[in-house]
Amino acid sequence: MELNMSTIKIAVIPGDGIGKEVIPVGMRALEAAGRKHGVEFEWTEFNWSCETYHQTGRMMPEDGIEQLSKFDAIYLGAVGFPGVPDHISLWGLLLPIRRAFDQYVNLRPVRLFEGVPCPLVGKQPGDIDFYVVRENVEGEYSSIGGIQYEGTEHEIVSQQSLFTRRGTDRIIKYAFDLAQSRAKKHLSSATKSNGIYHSMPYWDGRVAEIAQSYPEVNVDQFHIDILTANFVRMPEFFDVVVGSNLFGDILSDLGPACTGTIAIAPSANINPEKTFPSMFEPVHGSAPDIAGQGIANPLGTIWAGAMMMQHLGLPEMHDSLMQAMESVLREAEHLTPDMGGQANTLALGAAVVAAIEH
Ligand code: GGG
Repeated sequence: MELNMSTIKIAVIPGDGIGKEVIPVGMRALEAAGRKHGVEFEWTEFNWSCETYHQTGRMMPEDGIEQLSKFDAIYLGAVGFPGVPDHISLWGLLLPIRRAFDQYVNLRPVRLFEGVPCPLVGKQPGDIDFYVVRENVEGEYSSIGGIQYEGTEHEIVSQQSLFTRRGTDRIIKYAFDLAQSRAKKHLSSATKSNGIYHSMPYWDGRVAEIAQSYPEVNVDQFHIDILTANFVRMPEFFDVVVGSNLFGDILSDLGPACTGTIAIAPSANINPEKTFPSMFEPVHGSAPDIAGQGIANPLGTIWAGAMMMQHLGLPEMHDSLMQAMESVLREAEHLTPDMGGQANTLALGAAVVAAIEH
């Protein structure tokens, strides 16, 4: 994938619900940072969504992956629409993209910002600052299994997880590399090897073996149940947390909830080798309960845009977006209701753009 530094080609998939409200705000923030740093965007929008599934029976066309392969990156809002089964919403778009482009790292930072009310008593900005590294293409997110004797009292459902040596090792190594690059050099591994008989002892064994190549990194492991409790009890303990697809997904909603709002959190679906486009989205979903009200928090989407810039080798763009976000939060005059304020999506987005231009 060759990147023409001055014009970046982005595939935009706003998706459903509040995805359609936050993505345009993210685009405006990226354009503002681009004006400052001489970077232009060529946006190509795709109306692929659960709503499209309702109308056509498909979330994206048959050649959707081929179409996306021509872009430098993908900017996604959210998927999910009342009436469309949840497994369709993921398997019709999000998961095929992650898999086709081997976006095996799902990197989700968790940070407490000055200005955002924290639900955990006594925690200050700086106390919570860690990464969840989630395996993104295998594990428990699997379509292997089936149903037999359907509709009878003998109904049997099986669902199989898949942990390959290659897939397990590469995500654990990515997490170790990240931990090694950070000041605390601390890696925590999420497991459940007391209850899950095969895959989790295997995971633990791979962590232990790979740890030998990273003598500077302090490693521990927690069963997922106590790990979730510890996120709430002592979030300052964590630095980099690595987990399987399901465990990482759960932890990366809980982490930002501990910092005041899940809506601020970004999710980078990364193909580290840059052979294929990576995809950047907010952690949150389509939130049908507030869709159409114009009150969704766009900061998860803006932060995801900043991560996209970092991934594309434009750290000054990343820093401009992050500094603007931090200053708007610190002022606390344009907070959306999820952060205790009364501003709407557009007002918060405009405040970020103004801070970039300042
Ligand atoms: N922001 C994308 C979105 O709609 N996420 C909702 C969701 O359920 N994601 C599941 C996942 O990340 O695996």
